[in-house]
Amino acid sequence: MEETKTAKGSLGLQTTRRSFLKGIMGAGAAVTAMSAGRMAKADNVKPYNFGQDLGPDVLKKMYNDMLIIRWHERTNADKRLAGTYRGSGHLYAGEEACAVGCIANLRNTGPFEQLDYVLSTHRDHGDALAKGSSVREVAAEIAMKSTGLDHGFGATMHLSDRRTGLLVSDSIIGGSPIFGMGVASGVKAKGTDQVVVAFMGDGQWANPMFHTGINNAAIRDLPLIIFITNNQYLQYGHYSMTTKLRDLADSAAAYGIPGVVVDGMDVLAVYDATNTAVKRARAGEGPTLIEAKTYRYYAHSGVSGSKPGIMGQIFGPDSSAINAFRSEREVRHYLALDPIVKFRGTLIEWGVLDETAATKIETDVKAVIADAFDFADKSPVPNPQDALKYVFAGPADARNLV
Ligand SMILES: Cc1ncc(C[n+]2csc(CCOP(=O)(O)OP(=O)(O)O)c2C)c(N)n1
Ligand SMILES: [Mg+2]
Repeated sequence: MEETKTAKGSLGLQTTRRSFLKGIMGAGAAVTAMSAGRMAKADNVKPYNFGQDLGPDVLKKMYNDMLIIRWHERTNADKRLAGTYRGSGHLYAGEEACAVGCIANLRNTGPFEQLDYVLSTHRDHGDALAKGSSVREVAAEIAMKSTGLDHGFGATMHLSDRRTGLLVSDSIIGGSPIFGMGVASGVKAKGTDQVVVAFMGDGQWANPMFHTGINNAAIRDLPLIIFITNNQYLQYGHYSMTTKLRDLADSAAAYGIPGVVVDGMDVLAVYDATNTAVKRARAGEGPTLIEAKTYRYYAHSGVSGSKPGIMGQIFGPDSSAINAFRSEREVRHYLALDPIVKFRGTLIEWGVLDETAATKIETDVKAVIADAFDFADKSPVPNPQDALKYVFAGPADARNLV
């Protein structure tokens, strides 16, 4: 039966509802065909691959690693609030998909000369744990204990681990792109197929060193991935105060290399984007700039905004994660996009985990972290006489570094 309701067509003509819908559908088909045509031409754009090459064990490990990072720092924050931890730090909660999704593509075990290298920043414990550093040694280093990754002399902002290829974490904004370019130069000079990832915040984009580093990497086709963890703020200013660009990745065009924007709250999207960049770097085709859009749940540093016992969505939302420069609505918006909750849901949806298996991973992670902080608590502080022991490398050590 003919539908008799009428709707106003775009040309102002009265049409029947059925013919109106037909018109809309026809226009939709034309738009789809046009976009398909456009996509077919953009041969450097890869569709979202959903980590198709990842088996269940790797996916479960990625989920485990995200939880390790979050619970490690939740425990750090709880103990700091209780006054029972020597360490400090810049909280990373909300950004776990960036470290885990990226580093899952890298060589993180094996001889030093074959590892892929990572450089990190003042917000480094996520990168260190994703790279595979001992959770005990990270807890001990942040507490400046002699059993820590750097024997207690590096502390929270200078984590490094030769065993995993975490070369340095540098708290100077602008350091990562320069060090990354230097290390990638070393790799290229040696002629291996190693890849270097320089993690940095959006604040580093605003430093001239960023542009020097990326341009030098580009003109020499270095095996470097410039990974911007864009949590949108550099301390207390929004990144839009430092640039007219909405997407920092657009700046890659100025240096003639690919620039990719990726959802930094989606571990599989980060995995896919990095996978393409790693293949390009290993093949000697040069650097890629990846900008992962993400959010940090808490204040820039310290534990303000965090509350004992709860953290983010996976362990219960924390309504006190608001502060003067970020609105409650903004924080709640990103809490609702929690990367761990999202990935957990995906793994259950895919049948990789069920509720029981997911809960078991979460319980096991908490036990591992409790043990790590117990280890840190019981460890001795460094011996002041050792202060210069790890500062200078002998010539033989220096030769082996890169
Ligand atoms: C050269 C330099 N200037 C200023 C600082 C002080 N500072 C520490 S962290 C930070 C903001 C960094 O923002 P971003 O790079 O986006 O990293 P995020 O803290 O958001 O992870 C600043 C300005 C610094 N460490 N180094
Ligand atoms: Mg930032």
